[in-house]
Amino acid sequence: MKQLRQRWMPLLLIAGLGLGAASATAAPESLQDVMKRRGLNPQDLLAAAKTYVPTGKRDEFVVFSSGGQSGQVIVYGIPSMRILKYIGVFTPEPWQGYGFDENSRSVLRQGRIDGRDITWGDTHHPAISETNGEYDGQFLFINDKANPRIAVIDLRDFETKQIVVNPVFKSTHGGAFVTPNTEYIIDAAQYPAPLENRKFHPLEEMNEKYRGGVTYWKFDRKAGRIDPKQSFSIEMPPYWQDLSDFGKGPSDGWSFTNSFCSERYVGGIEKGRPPYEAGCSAKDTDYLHVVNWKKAEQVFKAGKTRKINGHDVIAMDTAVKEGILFLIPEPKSPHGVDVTPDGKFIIVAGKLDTHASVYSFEKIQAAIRAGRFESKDPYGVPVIGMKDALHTQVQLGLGPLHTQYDAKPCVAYTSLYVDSQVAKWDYCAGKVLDKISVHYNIGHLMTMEGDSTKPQGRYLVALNKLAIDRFVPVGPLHPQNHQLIDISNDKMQLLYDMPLPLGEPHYAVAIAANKLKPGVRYKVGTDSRTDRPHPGAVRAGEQRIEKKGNQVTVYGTLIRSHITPETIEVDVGDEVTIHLTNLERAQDETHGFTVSTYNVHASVEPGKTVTVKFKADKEGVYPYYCTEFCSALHLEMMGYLLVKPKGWKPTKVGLAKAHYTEADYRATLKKVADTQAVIDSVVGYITSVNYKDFPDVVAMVEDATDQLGRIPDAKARHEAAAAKKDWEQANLWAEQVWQFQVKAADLGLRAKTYLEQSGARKTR
Ligand code: CUK
Ligand code: CUA
Repeated sequence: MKQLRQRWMPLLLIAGLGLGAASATAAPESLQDVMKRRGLNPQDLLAAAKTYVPTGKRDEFVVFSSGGQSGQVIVYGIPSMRILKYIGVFTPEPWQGYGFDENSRSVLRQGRIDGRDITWGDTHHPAISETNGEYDGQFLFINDKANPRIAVIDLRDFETKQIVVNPVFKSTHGGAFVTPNTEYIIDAAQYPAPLENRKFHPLEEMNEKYRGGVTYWKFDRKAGRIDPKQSFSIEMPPYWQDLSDFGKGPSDGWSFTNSFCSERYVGGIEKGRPPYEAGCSAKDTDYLHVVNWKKAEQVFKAGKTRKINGHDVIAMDTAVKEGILFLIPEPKSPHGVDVTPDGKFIIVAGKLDTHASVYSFEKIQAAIRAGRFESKDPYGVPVIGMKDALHTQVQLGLGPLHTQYDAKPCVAYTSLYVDSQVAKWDYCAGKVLDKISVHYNIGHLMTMEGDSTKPQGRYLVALNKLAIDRFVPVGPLHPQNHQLIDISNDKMQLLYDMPLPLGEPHYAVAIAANKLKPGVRYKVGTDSRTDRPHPGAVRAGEQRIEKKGNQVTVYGTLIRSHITPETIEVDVGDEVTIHLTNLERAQDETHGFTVSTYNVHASVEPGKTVTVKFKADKEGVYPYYCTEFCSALHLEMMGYLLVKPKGWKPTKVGLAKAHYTEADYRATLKKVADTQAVIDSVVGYITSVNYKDFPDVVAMVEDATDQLGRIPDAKARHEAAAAKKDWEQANLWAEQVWQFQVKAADLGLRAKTYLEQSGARKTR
């Protein structure tokens, strides 16, 4: 420190800073000083201490947030609110190569509708797979409201594996939510439309020809994919089905979907009719749809379905006849429907009602068993009386939307959109416990593992729609505001505001971080989008270029800091397919790949094989290179695509020479010897400790050994060239030896740091 000060002193003097100023700022600030300077009160400090995660420490929970209109998933940590990742789902994401390499494009292509690429999504509700009602951290699902689709993300590598298109609806909203063992993922329609594809019916036929419904997507956990053939839908009246939830515990086997605009109102202000917003909220109640999905599954398996667009649909009258579908009035223009962790109650919040309504599953069952219905709706669906199904109603405030649960029994949190508050209340006793203001207009809220049978409590996140006055202004489009709230005490405490600048997240789910066990590398040669061996994968030494007619196929590899092949020669008009395998084993040793101006990009993590494809339709010279700063020689990790014009003949043979001398060669040998000394000392350290107990270090050592193993060949070449006094060749091959050493040393030093920080112990 003193030395540094001495070295910088002349500069400080030149800059006009006297000694006095230098020593005044040199004394470290106390906590009191910082509080005073930044205007912080003790409450702020408490909040900071509750959220701050020091360097080297990790978050307790991981949040998967919908990315709203970005079509992505946002991953962040709690309590730090640090963003960890964006997962490309419905929208191309260049860093991950998502939509720019062939393998991920095949996932996006599954989301085509009517033969059209749809490269955005309006993501609403993520759901984590469950085992026995608890989050198991294996898969994540998320829906697209605008283009009715569901995506499957594998949490072993945080990659999107599948997109399925809803075959009968034109928009979906009530998904994704899972059964307690993730047999099914539910998605409900939103805006009614004819179920048959490309079928026109005028709005005047809303009551007869327009339909809503619910889809039960079958999840094949072993395959890690939705199985559309084992999935089915139930036709429902053209009420605007909204959110859904599955029963659990005593209510397992049932699902609940609410609705609004059960008026089936058709607007048309152009024709002098009052608008949708007036007509769709005229009545005091809408309908909660109660579905016996276990029975529906049997009906589907018995083949009592109608094929619509090739998909199995249980018709409304079948659903009524088989005792699958029931309705219960719910007040007024409801939004959220959330089953309690014990599965005994279903809480519905009406946007235009000040109450939350707590329905009792037991009472609903009693009414169904007794055949006690107050009426039938116009489609013949039996309607259970509200009084016969309600446990209680609690006045919470203006605009209640969504409800989440605490680890403490009977404690729920409901968002109040109009009041911009969170209400904490007791749904067993039916009373409000606490309220906290948020900024502003909260939509969903989320507690830790709050959708599961075992909510973890601790924290709550308010997903606010408006961020007015919370952040430094960035133009008329504000970021979203996720506010972290401490719910571990009787009074809620606001801890942190996080701006989210990637679309409007509707919902988010949080899981204990220690339940996630993502891998750090793939088995060499894996296509990560199919989880299968990639047919274009090669091992070191098997790299090649094949040309058949105008099809050029490159089987290449990537390893620090080298792309094989280094030159790809094609004729203009050739179709070029490049398969690239990352041969690395070391963690985080990702290489990127792009070819200038051909709009391709791949992210190739250790072990992965990725394909890029394009038509070389422009003659010329196009550098390709690695896009991740992967080693000290990353910038050299490149090659040339040469697109030759028709009928081109070589005119000049051989490359320009640089004319190295014997002295250059000797200097390079000296450099090689010095570097070897560094490597020897690092190897000495690593082998003196229990490095084999650290799989990450073992992987690095394997990679380093690979690099060192390639030295003898290069060494033989420089020695042979030197014997012939070809100093040019001798020097270049000696340089190559040094390249291998540098990469090995880089790995060795990283392994050494890792071992020192992980408390490796001496074994000799
Ligand atoms: S919805 Cu947006 S605030 Cu799609 Cu669950 Cu309620
Ligand atoms: Cu590989 Cu840069």
